[in-house]
Amino acid sequence: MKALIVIDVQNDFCPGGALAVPGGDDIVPGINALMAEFPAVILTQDWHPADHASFASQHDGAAPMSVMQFPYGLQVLWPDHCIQGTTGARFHPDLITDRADLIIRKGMNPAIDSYSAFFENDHTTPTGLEGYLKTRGITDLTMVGLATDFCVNYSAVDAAKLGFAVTVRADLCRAIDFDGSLAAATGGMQAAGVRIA
Ligand code: VGL
Ligand code: ZN
Repeated sequence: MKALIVIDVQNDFCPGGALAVPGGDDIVPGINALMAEFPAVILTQDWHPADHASFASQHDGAAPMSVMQFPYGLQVLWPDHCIQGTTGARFHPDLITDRADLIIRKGMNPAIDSYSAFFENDHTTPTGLEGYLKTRGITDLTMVGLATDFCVNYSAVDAAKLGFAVTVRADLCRAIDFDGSLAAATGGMQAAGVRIA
């Protein structure tokens, strides 16, 4: 059984948002259309407390998009984004949400970022999505959404490591492309056995 995983199609990642991904809203009609081809649809939502440690605003003198050493590795310091309950955290208004079997939220732990829909960035704390998919007998995942080089990338690589057959529809994703991150992500996904279509 297959599922469509729609990653973080939220206002803050679309033009006009706090961490806008160029062309982030262009993919919404195509994602909506693709939902019709899948028996299961899962949406993810980046969902941070206002004092999340990944925000540059939480570190004195730190500039947004600078990089800092965290206990679990290097962490990009982002502009404040996807704060729980705000308009920026809501799904893009045109995204069809009625088809969602499950909405999974991530990034709630103030100390740990969570790009992947499966694990927080410590690579050990699970979100529960693996169990949800496996107990439903879902084996094949197609991923779309934002951003190609962060949350889509981490989710796709984790899913492949967990034994799912993973396809990323690159035409229905958009990238932040910060400091070579898109090329690195593409190589990493291919090395993990992710099919990029
Ligand atoms: C994302 C940076 C920070 C993403 C989330 O959805 O790709 N990127 N938080
Ligand atoms: Zn985030």
